[in-house]
This record gives sequence, C-alpha cells and structure tokens, in this order.
Amino acid sequence: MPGFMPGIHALLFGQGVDGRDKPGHDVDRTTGVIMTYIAKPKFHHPALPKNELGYTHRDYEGKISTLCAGCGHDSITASIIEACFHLSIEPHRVAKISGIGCSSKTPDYFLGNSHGFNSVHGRMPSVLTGANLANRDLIYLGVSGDGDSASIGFGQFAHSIRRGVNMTYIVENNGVYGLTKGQFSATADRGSKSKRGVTNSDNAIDLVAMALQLGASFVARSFSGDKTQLVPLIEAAIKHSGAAFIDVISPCVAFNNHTGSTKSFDYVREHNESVNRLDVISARDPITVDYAPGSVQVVEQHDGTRLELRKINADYDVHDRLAAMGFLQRHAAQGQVVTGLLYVDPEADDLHAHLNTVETPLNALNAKELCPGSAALEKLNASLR
Ligand SMILES: Cc1ncc(C[n+]2csc(CCOP(=O)(O)OP(=O)(O)O)c2C)c(N)n1
Ligand code: SF4
Ligand SMILES: [Mg+2]
Repeated sequence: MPGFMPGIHALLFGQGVDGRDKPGHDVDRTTGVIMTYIAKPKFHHPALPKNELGYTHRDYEGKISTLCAGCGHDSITASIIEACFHLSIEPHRVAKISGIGCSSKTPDYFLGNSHGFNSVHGRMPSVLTGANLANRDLIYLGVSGDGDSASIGFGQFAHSIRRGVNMTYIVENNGVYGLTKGQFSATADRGSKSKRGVTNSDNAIDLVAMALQLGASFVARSFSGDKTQLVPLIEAAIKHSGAAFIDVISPCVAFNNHTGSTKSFDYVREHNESVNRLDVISARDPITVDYAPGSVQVVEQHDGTRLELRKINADYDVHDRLAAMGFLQRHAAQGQVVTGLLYVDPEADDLHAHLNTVETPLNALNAKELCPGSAALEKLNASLR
C-alpha cells in the first residue's frame, strides 16, 4: 500500500500526519532507553456530545491501549472514561494510581490530562494513601489487578481499606497474572483449570468479602462485559466519601478465557447473580426517573447525590454488611458470581476525619503555617509530656 507506508513512517519517525499527533516517547531515566508510543489523533467529530464542562469523551481518553485485543481491562478503561465524562469531572482534579500488571498499565489509556503514578507491584494503596494525606482535594482512583492486590499487595489492600482512605479502588480481576503469562492468582477459584489443564488446588481469596470484613463503606462487584452495570457503579464510588471498593471480573483472553475457568466471559455471563441496578443522580440533575413503588431503593449520600437502586433481588438490603457477607458466601458455594452494589454506608467518613487533619492540602500551606516557630513547638511538646 504505497500511500500507507509514508504515513506510518511519518508516524513512527516524528512527522505528524493528517491531524495526528506525533508519536511520543518517554525516556527511562535509569537506563536511558527510549520507549515510544503512538498518540491518538486529536481531532474529533464536531457533533460529539459535550458534558457540563464542554468536554467530550475524547478529553477523558489517554494513549492507545497496548493490551491484547478483547482484554476485559480495555472495557473497564472505557467505563472509567464514560463515568468521568458523565460526572463532568475536571481531569486535572483526578490522581490515578496503580501497581504493576496489565491492569495497572491501564491508567495510561484513560484521563491523559490527570495526575498519574504507576508505582511498584502491590504498592498502589500506600502511594495513594500518602498522596491523599498530602492533598485531600483530589479524586483518588486506585487501579490494580488481582495479583497486585490479592497476592503481593494483600497487606497494602487491607490497610488502605481498614483506614477508610477516601478513594475508588478498582481491581481488574482475571484470576491470573496476565502480564507474566497466566499463572493462577490468589483469586482463582479452587478447582478451576488453567489453560494447560492444571487444576488449582488452593482456596481463593474473595476481595469483596475481605473489603466487607475490613470496613469498606462502599463495596461492589461487576463484570467488564456489563457496562450498563459498571459505569454507574464507578460514578457512585467516585461520589462516595470513604473507602469505595469495586471488584470487576475482567477476563484475560490470552490466558484465562477457556472452559474450566471461572473468570471467563462465558462463565460469568452464565453465573451472574445481579442483586440490583444503579442510577446515580447528582444534586444538580432534575429527577426524571420514576420507578414502580417497592422496586427501588434510594440512598442519599453526603454531597446530595442520590443512588437509585432498582432491586432485582427484592430482599437484598445494601445497608446490611453482615447479611451481604452471608449472601456472598452462600452464592459462592453454588458457583455464582454476585454482582451489583453490595454494601454502602452513606454516612461514612474517611481517614482525614479519623486523624482530624487540617482541611487545607499540605501543598497549599504557607511557610509560617508549616513552621509556626519555637513557641508553638514548645506548647506541642508540653502537651505530649
Ligand atoms: C516485586 C515484583 N514481583 C514480581 C513482579 C512480576 N510481576 C509483574 S506483573 C505480575 C502479576 C500481575 O498480575 P495482576 O496484578 O493480576 O495483573 P494482570 O496482568 O493480570 O492484569 C507479576 C507477578 C514484579 N513486577 N515486581
Ligand atoms: S495478557 Fe491477559 S490481562 Fe494482559 S492484556 Fe492480554 S488479555 Fe489482558
Ligand atoms: Mg490478574
């Protein structure tokens, strides 16, 4: 294709073509190695819908994904973009923090104008906690994998949840270490089979059960293949003030999408036990939805956001932590994957409230406030004697 090659050449070697950005490059500071990436074209259709800020979906995108075609993680990326677009979030108000894994690479593919920190394997929660303590004014989005959070980072996951860090913690759960070629992770179900036919003999860690036990004030599970369920769950988690955890079953098409896997597209579709469907209505939105009495539960949050839950399971109560734990266990024993909003405490507070920290982010305190002088230090020391 003669006309095609010069375009690719231009793209790879730095000359912008047809409105496309030039390819970018990052330099690894330790090795000096240049890693290239292909930027997305900036142009978009003038009729694309805009949100309250005048932004289109395109303003919430990132670089082009390098994940395998069909990977569930890319659908979660699309859902995060959609949720942030709907909520009219200013991208520079978001800090997206991840660990290591295919899942942890995804923050590169959304919110290209936000703050980002791709940390060490399993260390996303402590980096996020530190950033949150230094600047409470940002929206914290922690993105992790089942290996990242249930294996090497299990302790970090647990402590960030029990401390009530104000964040949306998303685990893109495929039951394997995708990036390192498909070993079983700690969330792989006992008895499930690897692509090569090996049976997993270890018990699984259910991160949703753990989050409930550890005191998360918003707990949900969803499926990367169900955007209708996932997008409002992400919106509600972002609006929630406290530790919000979402476990998203996200099939790995390369290593864990076969018969015998309990994290495959087919298995989750066949065993999905959804307890409710959510709509998020911000304080500003006119209320246009009108459900039949008895089929909807309204949860009002601190900031006036209303969560309207269409109950699929009429007996399910999202305010009952203990009942949620029992419900999960009973359905897991039958091989079912329970999804939806499983628990919420709309009155929850967060780590800043527990520690009684100052309202002002540390980066906005001036020198006098940070160093109030020896008399203030003397007074503080005296109070501790
Ligand atoms: C300290 C450390 N140990 C091990 C690794 C190797 N490693 C990289 S990603 C990964 C597992 C990733 O699995 P998961 O978090 O489930 O992400 P996925 O790729 O499945 O999305 C491992 C073990 C590493 N990078 N750093
Ligand atoms: S290896 Fe699996 S998790 Fe990683 S990008 Fe491919 S399909 Fe996704
Ligand atoms: Mg994984």
